[in-house]
Amino acid sequence: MAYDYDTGNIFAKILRGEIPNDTVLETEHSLAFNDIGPQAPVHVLVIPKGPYVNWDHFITGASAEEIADYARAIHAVVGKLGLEPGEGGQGYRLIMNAGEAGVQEVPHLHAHILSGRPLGKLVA
Ligand code: D5M
Repeated sequence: MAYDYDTGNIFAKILRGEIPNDTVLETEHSLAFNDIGPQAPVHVLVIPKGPYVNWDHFITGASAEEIADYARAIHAVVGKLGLEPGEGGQGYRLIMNAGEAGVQEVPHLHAHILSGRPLGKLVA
Protein backbone atom coordinates (compact mmCIF):
# COMPACT_ATOMS: atom_id res chain seq x y z
CA MET A 1 0.00 0.00 0.00
CA ALA A 2 1.37 3.40 -0.97
CA TYR A 3 0.43 6.42 1.10
CA ASP A 4 0.53 10.04 -0.02
CA TYR A 5 1.74 12.22 2.83
CA ASP A 6 0.25 15.73 2.90
CA THR A 7 3.07 18.03 4.01
CA GLY A 8 0.49 20.75 4.70
CA ASN A 9 -1.18 18.90 7.57
CA ILE A 10 -1.27 20.56 10.98
CA PHE A 11 1.16 18.17 12.68
CA ALA A 12 3.68 18.61 9.86
CA LYS A 13 3.43 22.35 10.56
CA ILE A 14 4.04 21.71 14.26
CA LEU A 15 7.09 19.59 13.43
CA ARG A 16 8.47 22.36 11.18
CA GLY A 17 7.94 24.86 14.00
CA GLU A 18 5.41 26.85 11.98
CA ILE A 19 2.74 26.63 14.68
CA PRO A 20 3.23 26.23 18.44
CA ASN A 21 2.51 23.17 20.51
CA ASP A 22 2.37 22.36 24.21
CA THR A 23 5.20 19.82 24.33
CA VAL A 24 5.09 17.06 26.93
CA LEU A 25 8.14 15.13 25.76
CA GLU A 26 10.49 15.01 22.78
CA THR A 27 12.84 12.27 21.62
CA GLU A 28 15.05 11.94 18.55
CA HIS A 29 12.23 10.57 16.39
CA SER A 30 9.03 11.41 18.28
CA LEU A 31 7.13 14.34 19.77
CA ALA A 32 4.38 14.33 22.41
CA PHE A 33 2.15 17.35 23.03
CA ASN A 34 -1.16 18.17 24.66
CA ASP A 35 -4.26 17.89 22.47
CA ILE A 36 -5.77 21.27 21.64
CA GLY A 37 -9.30 20.02 22.43
CA PRO A 38 -8.81 17.61 25.33
CA GLN A 39 -11.46 14.89 25.72
CA ALA A 40 -10.23 14.05 29.24
CA PRO A 41 -8.09 15.74 31.94
CA VAL A 42 -5.08 14.02 30.34
CA HIS A 43 -5.09 14.03 26.53
CA VAL A 44 -1.66 13.79 24.96
CA LEU A 45 -0.85 13.09 21.32
CA VAL A 46 2.34 11.24 20.41
CA ILE A 47 3.61 11.52 16.85
CA PRO A 48 6.62 10.23 14.98
CA LYS A 49 8.72 13.00 13.39
CA GLY A 50 8.82 11.12 10.09
CA PRO A 51 6.17 11.64 7.39
CA TYR A 52 3.78 8.78 8.13
CA VAL A 53 0.04 9.02 7.51
CA ASN A 54 -1.10 6.35 9.91
CA TRP A 55 0.02 3.32 11.90
CA ASP A 56 -0.04 1.03 8.88
CA HIS A 57 2.15 3.41 6.88
CA PHE A 58 4.52 3.72 9.84
CA ILE A 59 4.90 0.06 10.68
CA THR A 60 5.57 -0.85 7.06
CA GLY A 61 7.74 2.17 6.18
CA ALA A 62 9.63 3.32 9.26
CA SER A 63 13.03 2.08 10.38
CA ALA A 64 13.41 -0.22 13.37
CA GLU A 65 15.02 2.71 15.18
CA GLU A 66 12.04 5.00 14.54
CA ILE A 67 9.58 2.30 15.60
CA ALA A 68 11.46 1.58 18.82
CA ASP A 69 11.78 5.28 19.57
CA TYR A 70 8.04 5.81 19.04
CA ALA A 71 7.02 2.88 21.22
CA ARG A 72 9.38 4.04 23.95
CA ALA A 73 8.17 7.64 23.65
CA ILE A 74 4.59 6.53 24.32
CA HIS A 75 5.79 4.60 27.35
CA ALA A 76 7.87 7.56 28.52
CA VAL A 77 4.84 9.87 28.41
CA VAL A 78 2.85 7.34 30.46
CA GLY A 79 5.69 7.24 32.98
CA LYS A 80 6.21 11.00 33.06
CA LEU A 81 2.52 11.59 33.78
CA GLY A 82 2.34 8.80 36.37
CA LEU A 83 -0.25 6.82 34.42
CA GLU A 84 1.22 3.32 34.57
CA PRO A 85 -1.63 1.06 35.70
CA GLY A 86 -1.46 -0.51 39.12
CA GLU A 87 0.58 0.50 42.16
CA GLY A 88 -1.18 3.87 42.43
CA GLY A 89 -1.06 4.76 38.73
CA GLN A 90 -4.49 5.39 37.29
CA GLY A 91 -4.04 3.76 33.91
CA TYR A 92 -4.92 5.22 30.55
CA ARG A 93 -6.44 4.54 27.14
CA LEU A 94 -4.25 4.46 24.01
CA ILE A 95 -6.03 5.11 20.70
CA MET A 96 -4.94 5.45 17.09
CA ASN A 97 -7.58 6.40 14.55
CA ALA A 98 -6.96 5.42 10.93
CA GLY A 99 -8.80 6.24 7.75
CA GLU A 100 -12.47 6.93 7.22
CA ALA A 101 -13.93 4.27 9.52
CA GLY A 102 -11.56 5.35 12.28
CA VAL A 103 -12.49 8.99 11.64
CA GLN A 104 -8.89 10.13 11.44
CA GLU A 105 -8.89 13.89 10.97
CA VAL A 106 -5.20 14.77 10.90
CA PRO A 107 -3.32 12.67 8.31
CA HIS A 108 -0.11 12.30 10.32
CA LEU A 109 0.12 9.27 12.64
CA HIS A 110 -0.78 10.13 16.21
CA ALA A 111 -1.52 8.08 19.30
CA HIS A 112 -3.99 9.57 21.75
CA ILE A 113 -3.18 8.94 25.43
CA LEU A 114 -6.29 9.62 27.53
CA SER A 115 -6.63 9.53 31.29
CA GLY A 116 -7.61 11.51 34.37
CA ARG A 117 -11.20 10.30 34.59
CA PRO A 118 -13.04 6.99 34.23
CA LEU A 119 -13.26 6.70 30.45
CA GLY A 120 -16.12 4.24 30.27
CA LYS A 121 -16.36 1.10 28.21
CA LEU A 122 -15.00 1.59 24.69
CA VAL A 123 -17.90 1.66 22.25
CA ALA A 124 -18.05 2.61 18.59
O1 D5M B 1 -7.50 13.44 16.09
C1 D5M B 1 -6.89 14.66 15.78
C2 D5M B 1 -6.63 15.36 17.08
O2 D5M B 1 -5.72 16.43 16.85
C3 D5M B 1 -7.87 15.97 17.75
O3 D5M B 1 -8.03 15.36 19.04
C4 D5M B 1 -7.53 17.44 17.89
C5 D5M B 1 -6.03 17.47 17.74
N1 D5M B 1 -5.44 18.69 17.22
C6 D5M B 1 -5.76 19.32 16.07
N2 D5M B 1 -4.99 20.39 15.89
C7 D5M B 1 -4.14 20.45 16.95
C8 D5M B 1 -3.10 21.32 17.36
N3 D5M B 1 -2.74 22.38 16.63
N4 D5M B 1 -2.46 21.06 18.53
C9 D5M B 1 -2.81 19.98 19.28
N5 D5M B 1 -3.79 19.13 18.94
C10 D5M B 1 -4.44 19.35 17.80
P1 D5M B 1 -7.94 12.37 15.01
O4 D5M B 1 -7.52 11.07 15.60
O5 D5M B 1 -7.23 12.69 13.72
O6 D5M B 1 -9.43 12.52 14.90
